[in-house]
Formats: sequence, C-alpha cells, structure tokens
Amino acid sequence: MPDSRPFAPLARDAMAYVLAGGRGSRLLELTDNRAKPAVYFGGKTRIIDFALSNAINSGIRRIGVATQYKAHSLIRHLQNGWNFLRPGRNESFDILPASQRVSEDQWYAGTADAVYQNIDIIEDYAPKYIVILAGDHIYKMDYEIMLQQHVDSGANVTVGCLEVPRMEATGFGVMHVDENFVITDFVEKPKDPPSIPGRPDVALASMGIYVFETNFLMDQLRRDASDPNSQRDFGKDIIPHIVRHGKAVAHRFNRSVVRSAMEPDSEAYWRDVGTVDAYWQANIDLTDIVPPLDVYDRDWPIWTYAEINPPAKFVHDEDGRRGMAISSLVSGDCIISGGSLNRSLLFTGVRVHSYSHLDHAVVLPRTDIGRSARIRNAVIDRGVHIPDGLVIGEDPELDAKRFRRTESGICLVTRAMIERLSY
Ligand code: ADQ
Ligand code: ADP
Repeated sequence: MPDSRPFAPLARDAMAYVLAGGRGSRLLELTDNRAKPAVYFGGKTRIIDFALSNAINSGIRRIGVATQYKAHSLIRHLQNGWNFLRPGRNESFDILPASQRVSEDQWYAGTADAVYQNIDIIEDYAPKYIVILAGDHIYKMDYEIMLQQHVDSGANVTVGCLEVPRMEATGFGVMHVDENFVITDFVEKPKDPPSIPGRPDVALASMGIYVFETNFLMDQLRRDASDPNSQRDFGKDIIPHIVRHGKAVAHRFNRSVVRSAMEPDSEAYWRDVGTVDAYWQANIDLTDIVPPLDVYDRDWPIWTYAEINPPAKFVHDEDGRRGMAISSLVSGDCIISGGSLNRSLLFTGVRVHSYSHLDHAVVLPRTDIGRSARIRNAVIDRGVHIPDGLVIGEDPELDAKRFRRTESGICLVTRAMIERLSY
C-alpha cells in the first residue's frame, strides 16, 4: 500500500539517543558534582538542553538519554523538564543509567556500549532510524536535513562534521572525504591531524553525531561486542570499521545549521565548551550586541526545565546607589540592590548587594554576592556566597592560591574554595 504520508518527515521514524555520560574533566570543579551535560549554560538552560531541543524542534519524538558519571543533577533536570513525551502518542523519553543491564560491569565501557546495553529497549520501540548525539555541545541543528541526506546517499552511517583549525583537531575524530563526501579515512583524536587537501590549516572534524538505520547499527554493535580488541567506542571502533567495510558519508553541519535573522551568517555556531575558558567565553559572548548564538530565536526555541520565579529586580540601596546592569543578561529571581554589572550573565536567583561590581562574570544560580565585592573575569559556581569585600580577578597570584585560575586568567570559584578562605 502506498504511504499515505508522502511528505512525512523522517524524524518521526527516528529515535534520538543522547550520550550524556561523559565527565568533562577539563571543566575542572564545575563537573565535580554534575556531569558535563548538566552544567548550566546561557542563564536558564543546561548544556544538554541544546541537543534535546534540536531533536524536538527537528520533529523527533523518541528520545533516550544514556547517563553515567555523577548523574543525579542531570537525571533530576531530565525528569523535571523533559518527561513530557507520552508513550501513547508513539512518543517516548527514557533515561538510561549504566546499570549492568547486559554486561557484568557496572559502567558503560565506551559510547557504543552505552547503546549496546540498551539494545532491547531500542528494538522494542523499533524506530527506523537512530540519531546518536553527544549531549555536551552548544549549537542549533535540524537533524531532519541530515536524515534526508542519509537516506538519499544510501550510506550505512552519516557522520556530522565541521571544519576546525587543524591544530585544534587533536581532540576530535578527523576524516578525509572524496568529492561525494564519502569518508575515505577516519582517525580518532590523531596527534598530527590530517588537513583538508589544499587547505593545510583546516581539518574536517566529527561532531560525534551519527545517523544509522537502526537494524544496521544493532548488527554493528553485536559484531563489535564480540571483538576482544574493541574499546566499544563509536569514534575508535564503530565508525572506522564502517569506513573500511561499508559506506560512511559526511554531513556538513553548514547545511543543517538553524540560523535566526539575528545571527551573523559568517560561520555556523557550534561550541564544545569543554574547558573553563571556552565555557566562560561562550557565556560572555551572549552579552554581545549581536551574539553569535541567538537564544531569543522563536523559530528554534531552546526548551528547558525552569521553576516559575519572580522577575529580576533592580533597586537603590539605602544610600541611593543604583542597582544596574549594562550589556548583561539577568535571569528571573535576581535582585540587584545597589550593585552594578557590566558584560555579565546572572543565572536564576542571584543576589548582588550594595557597592559590589561584576565585570565579565558568569554567575550560576542561587548565588549571593556580598557588599563591596569586586569580581572580574570569573565563573562563580552554584550556591556560592561571596563574602563582603572579596576581590576576584585583580591579583593573579592571590587568585591562583585561592581559586582555580586558568592560564588565560579566568577564575573558577566554588563553595569549597570559599569555605577554605580564612579571613
Ligand atoms: P569525545 O567527545 O572525546 O569525542 P567521548 O568522551 O566518548 O568522546 O564523548 C562523546 C559523548 O558521549 C559525550 O557527550 C559524553 O558525555 C558521552 N559519553 C562518553 N562516555 C560515555 C559513556 N560511557 N556512557 C554514556 N555516555 C558517554 C567524540 C567522538 C569524536 C568527535 C567528538 C566531537 O569520539 O570523534 O570528534 O566527539 O566532540
Ligand atoms: P545542580 O547541578 O543542579 O546545580 P548541585 O549544585 O546541587 O546541582 O550539585 C549536583 C549534585 O551534587 C547534587 O546531587 C548535590 O546533591 C551534589 N552536591 C552539590 N554540592 C555538593 C557538595 N558540596 N558536597 C556533596 N555533594 C554535593
């Protein structure tokens, strides 16, 4: 019988499987108590909301999230905010913690194992396609376009990719492609990354996003599970094997990037925010007059879980000093009383008290900035109480002793660091 839905989007036959188990150790103390996908980003959202919103906005209605490292905060967020997909409507949302479902080991061995151990759940839903996503990148992308390319090209796997400076490619899977974008070579995290032919400074890097037909992926995962030399990883094992024995095709992110009218169209926005410096910069970038990422885009909203909270409030203090913010983002439930902000981003529920000043500061939720504190070029973790008069970001030596100070001079400040301070 002919399909009665000739233009049905492929996304409705797809499941998004989000890998959210990585620690993100280069975020240092920011991921001491939470997995990288659970780290707050952009004022109201967490990093994983970007991949999940892309899936929902692309039309995907089946989502699985594999969790592992320090998953409590992540699972709480997913349960609060993302549990609206209903099985009765051919929708599903599953949180899949590493839990000895197949192997004896408690943990998922690698990213492929994080899918393999849940094969029965995926096969039960029987989606025709599966879109494997990393849960730890900031970008807007329409996966329907990638699915369409996958079907049109007849590939066994389609790998999302973008151009990166060659020297930065050591942290990525790097590929060579032919004129039809068929991947001819794939190396995971090469020490000396191969460049794009004719462009010695640029490499084609994998975004860690893969589209498969579900049946094909399941066969590959079963084959891989019986290979004693495999590390059970997409980048190290599954993708290189398909490149050698099947047809792997690269999908250029530029084709599926979702851009609002506000965004400069020079370069597609995709950030790993894997280091404290990159995390700080990507948050501060949002305070630009025209930021490279439009989080106000009504055509591609970034969904999240957010408590209902009162509006941000700016008040004079008792001496008549103005509470004010210039070029800054201030979330709900913040009260700026007599303090001032410049180029800063406040998450929910931050209190900024009199005579204090924040400059290029990223302040996570439920934080209190004491009177006369001065904070520059810093990331303040959730729930920190900055004591009255504390100065951060002006004395590199003192900062390095008290806080986590990166080489480029960004300070990360946590509750434990403040507790250790002796006055
Ligand atoms: P990495 O990001 O270094 O490289 P990895 O650390 O395996 O690879 O993380 C991939 C994703 O899987 C992340 O979202 C992480 O949170 C999650 N993850 C890691 N281990 C997991 C586990 N055991 N269980 C569940 N989730 C897990 C990968 C590819 C590269 C590609 C980059 C792009 O291997 O080829 O270039 O992503 O960032
Ligand atoms: P979120 O990521 O939602 O901000 P928290 O900052 O509360 O969550 O931290 C994440 C997880 O780590 C939570 O489960 C919390 O219980 C735990 N946690 C946070 N801070 C500490 C701490 N200082 N000592 C022990 N556990 C902590």
